Amino acid sequence: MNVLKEKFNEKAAKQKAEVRAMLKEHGNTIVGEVKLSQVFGGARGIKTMVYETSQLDANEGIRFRGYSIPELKKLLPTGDGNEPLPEGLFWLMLVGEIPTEDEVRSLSKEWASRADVPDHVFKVLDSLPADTHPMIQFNMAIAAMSTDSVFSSRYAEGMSKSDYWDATYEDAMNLIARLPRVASYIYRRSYFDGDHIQPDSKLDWAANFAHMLGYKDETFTDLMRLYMTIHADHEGGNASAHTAFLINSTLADPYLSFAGAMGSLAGPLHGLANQEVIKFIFEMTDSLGTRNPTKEQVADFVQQTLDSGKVIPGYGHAVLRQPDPRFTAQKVFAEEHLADDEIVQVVWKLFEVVPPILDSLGKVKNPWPNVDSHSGALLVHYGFDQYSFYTVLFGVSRALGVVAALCWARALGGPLERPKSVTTEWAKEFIASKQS
Ligand code: CMX
Repeated sequence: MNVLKEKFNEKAAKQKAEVRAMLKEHGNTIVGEVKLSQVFGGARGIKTMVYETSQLDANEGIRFRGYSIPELKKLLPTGDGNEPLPEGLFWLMLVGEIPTEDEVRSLSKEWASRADVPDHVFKVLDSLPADTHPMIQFNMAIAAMSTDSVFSSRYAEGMSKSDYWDATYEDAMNLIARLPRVASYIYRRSYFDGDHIQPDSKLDWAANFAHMLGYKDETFTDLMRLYMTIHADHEGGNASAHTAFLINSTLADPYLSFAGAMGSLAGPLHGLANQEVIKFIFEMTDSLGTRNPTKEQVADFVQQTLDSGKVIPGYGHAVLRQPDPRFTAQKVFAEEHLADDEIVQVVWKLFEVVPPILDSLGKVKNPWPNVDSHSGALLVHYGFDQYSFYTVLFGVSRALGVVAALCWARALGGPLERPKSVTTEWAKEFIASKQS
């Protein structure tokens, strides 16, 4: 067993015993109450699952195993570049320790050695029209890899419950290793007539991804490292992570679980917002006939968008109540590398203009930008303007957190998820019974 797997096994076994003892003594402790508005309101804030890899605070934003993004930028190994390597974040999320440079390099090598994608996955992709939305292609390719699932085949052979974590770990590592190849295959077939670029196994995971997408600029490679790190996880309640967690709780394999997660990510209220933001910006600059609009012009366009009954993409959040630190990390990158870029300038003008307008509506709980409001402008700067692909980038990164969390769920013997639903009729009767 290699170092990471062994560490995970040791930590998970210890934690499983701790959880068992904790529940034996404190299982009846009340952790909150549920209001009818939450039942009807998308279950906001209701604690319903244990998800180990990260935790979200409404004001502070995401912490991965207790570390904020600025802290991780200082602490995680950077390999041959200047931004944290996603390998380091995965290590941290899985075992709760900041890895050394050597440990991270060994993980890059391990993923490179697991990166072969079964041939039929490319055949599935090639059977789809080239203009199929990349998220549909991504979802289908991931589901197609399920034929290869270690978990499913061992389960069919009668695997013991105590080995679920092991098979999940193997699928998790293979899935992460393969995703950059699958995603770049989709990118090159969708926008470059299938002119594919072979992997370079000497590169780290994100650098190899940038290479296979077709980008040679070192700063773009660093952007990919940063992008893959900051989009990786956002605790367990967000739609994509929760979907994977729910599917996997039935013991469906990690590929099917993650394919489902990508269905959630493909919605415009979640990951597709990164595509919608840049579309919105281009619609604005096209309609104004300038890429250098005034703040007043931006404000007018935002107001028109709201008046037509649409949301402002890239703004608002179900949990956050401050600017998203993932937005700030991208802004810091832009300030350092591309502050004069005209689309980046538009993003910054939106940052000044949108929050007071949303605030003035009196109903938006968080008027601040989320992760999706900045990413497109950075990509466009490097010529990556095929915005229908942006959510796939988010998805590749999201795998890191989601599959690490699935390893934990299976190691701790997590249950089949089965919350209770009610009808409106039940709610009316419940209210009546309280009033009588
Ligand atoms: N523009 C306009 N109206 C907005 C808004 C925005 N950006 N954000 C929230 N609102 C509205 C809601 O639509 C809702 O209106 P109704 O009462 O008329 O239905 C009201 O404000 C209250 O919503 P909320 O409690 O503040 O926000 P929710 O938790 O319901 O929704 C989110 C959160 C993200 C879906 C919402 O803010 C939104 O639609 N944002 C735009 C899409 C987006 O950027 N999504 C990406 C989120 C990050 C990610 O997952 O990748």
